[in-house]
Amino acid sequence: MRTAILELLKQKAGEYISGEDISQTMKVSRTAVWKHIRTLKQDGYAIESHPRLGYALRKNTDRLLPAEIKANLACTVLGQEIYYFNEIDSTNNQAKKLAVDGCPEGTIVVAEAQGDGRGRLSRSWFSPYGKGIFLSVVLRPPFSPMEAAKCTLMAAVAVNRAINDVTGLGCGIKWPNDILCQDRKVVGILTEMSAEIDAINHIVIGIGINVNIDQQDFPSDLATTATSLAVACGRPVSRIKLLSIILAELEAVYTEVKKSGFEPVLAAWRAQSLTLGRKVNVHGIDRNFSGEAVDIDDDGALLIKTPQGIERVMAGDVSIRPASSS
Ligand code: BT5
Repeated sequence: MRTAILELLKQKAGEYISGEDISQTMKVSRTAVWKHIRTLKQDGYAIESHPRLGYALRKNTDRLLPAEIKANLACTVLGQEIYYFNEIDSTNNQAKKLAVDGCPEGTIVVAEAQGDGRGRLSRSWFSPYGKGIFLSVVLRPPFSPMEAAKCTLMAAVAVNRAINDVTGLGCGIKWPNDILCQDRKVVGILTEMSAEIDAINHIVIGIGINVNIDQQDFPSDLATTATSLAVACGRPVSRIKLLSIILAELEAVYTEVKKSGFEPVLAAWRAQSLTLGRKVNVHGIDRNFSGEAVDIDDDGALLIKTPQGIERVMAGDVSIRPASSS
């Protein structure tokens, strides 16, 4: 009922519609209409109430409400089931629980804020209310667990395309899971998997994006390494538009991977990479070293040229050295 009333207000495009007209069209009492309008206002819709003229929708909500996501969705698999939270510990934790309970492939979890947003290796992810996208997507890919690491690269390609499409910024991907804008991190991706020896049960792809965070609102340890899309563009960015394009891009690359394998995605990743061709410091799981990032291989591992030969990095962190360093 609430969605139908909202639709009516949207159709009027900012003009007033009387409470009487809404109650007759919807076949509910004026009091019920008033209660639904009150809830819509609480959901962030700017609705003006006039004692004689009725109600007018002045501004859409900025929240990532399921009804808004659905209204913008161009997918057949992703986002068919949406779990929305005002605040949650971690969307990845919630998505993993849903996946274990058998939720359909493509289920998404979205939150306005995370109390315990996670990066890799139990690092934390700064997740302030209403200013970012904190999204987890459940996939049940038909490929072997060996291929799972490439899902991070797949997601990075999709998210980077969507961001550049919506903002016009020239963001790029830093191996393996960051999207950078003007050398600062705007996106982190955390892929988690449940698998048997030869088959994946599910994968959860967690995506955190700094959309409309003011630069001064980042905690001091991120002040010089992170930024947001709004800071980079100099204007606010619609989270709902960005989210719907991310879902469409992710569904498109996932469909392509299932049909043709990872090669096209790896090629797209190379084209969007900020790491290849650069001197890097590698902070691996068991050792640190430096060299030039020359390529990724078929497994998505980063290949580093060192005086000793080509080193293959499957996991770890890479920092890009300034262009002037030797
Ligand atoms: C990541 O880890 O970059 C993956 C982040 C994934 C977050 C999403 S949000 C939705 C879903 N639910 C979750 O709980 N997680 C996922 P990593 O490469 O380990 O980077 C973590 C490091 O990035 C931290 O140690 C900080 O230095 C830095 N960092 C933390 N928050 C940041 C932010 N908002 N913007 C930029 N950098 C940040």
